[in-house]
Amino acid sequence: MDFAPRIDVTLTRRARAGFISDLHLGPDRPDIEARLEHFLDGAAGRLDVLFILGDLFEFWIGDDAAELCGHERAVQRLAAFFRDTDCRGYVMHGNRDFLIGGEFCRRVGCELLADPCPLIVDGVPVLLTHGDAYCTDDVEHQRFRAMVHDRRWQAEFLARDAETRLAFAIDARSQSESGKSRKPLDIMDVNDTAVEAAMSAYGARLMIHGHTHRPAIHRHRVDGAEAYRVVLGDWFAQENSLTMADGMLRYELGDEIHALPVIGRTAGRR
Ligand code: LP5
Ligand code: MN
Repeated sequence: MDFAPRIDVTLTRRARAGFISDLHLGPDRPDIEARLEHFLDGAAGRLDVLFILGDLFEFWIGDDAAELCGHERAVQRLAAFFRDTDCRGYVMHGNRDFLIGGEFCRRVGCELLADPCPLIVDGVPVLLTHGDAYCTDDVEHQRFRAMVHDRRWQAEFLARDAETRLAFAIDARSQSESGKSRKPLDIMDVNDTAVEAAMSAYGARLMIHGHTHRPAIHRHRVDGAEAYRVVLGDWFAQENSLTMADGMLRYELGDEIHALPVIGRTAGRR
């Protein structure tokens, strides 16, 4: 990585923020690209800031290979959105697109976030993360994650030609799929202790993450206090987004709309 990610973001409670993750955009899924188009059309003028919390793409093998991997249209659409609106954009790496780099951010007009990244809303920290770092029971995944986050590994991988990188990515995807079919479901979820330790370390009582494709709102206890973990869903069958404004999170899950105070204690249903 040739540039440093942001280590935190500060917003006022009035800022209108959107959170999305796990679109898994790729040339085989024009339906997801159409959902993104629809989402961005609706977000124009309605969001002051958009957080993309990882796995925007099915995979990303380097900023120079967007065309080869069929990502060019999506990149251009996102770039047009951030150019033509007042919405600020932040993108976090996922376990599929951890090679998103400076050139992507420059083209799209967004900033890269560290994982995890505290979002400070009127002084209150909300912990943003892709989520796979907290799947600590999935030892194989943590080994893979440590390998591909190593700067030397990344430099060596990016030095290969794009076709070779694409072949590696396709192979890694098929190994991942066959590995997942053998793993028990619970190890492919976040570990509660790891999540609570991270929230405690950042003084956060709210975490927002994706990765697991299990959209939900979970309750935790962190340092004796009530805490919440909001899980974003994928976009395979429908759009999935969370919004925050006036100190409240609003999350549509199935046919229920949940409202959760960012600065406060209890969750309620509308
Ligand atoms: O992504 P998903 O949801 O299917 O599963 C994840 C974890 N898998 C991964 C691996 C990625 O899917 C691989 C694609 C990334 C491509 C990026 C660019 C190119 C990199 C090239 C790498 C050499 O993150 C999966 C979790 C699951 O979430 C649930 O949390 O269980 O974790 C694994 O499956 C871990 C495996 O051990 C990963 C095995 C990948 C093999 C890598 C090395 C071989 C490379 C090819 C050699 C010819
Ligand atoms: Mn993921």
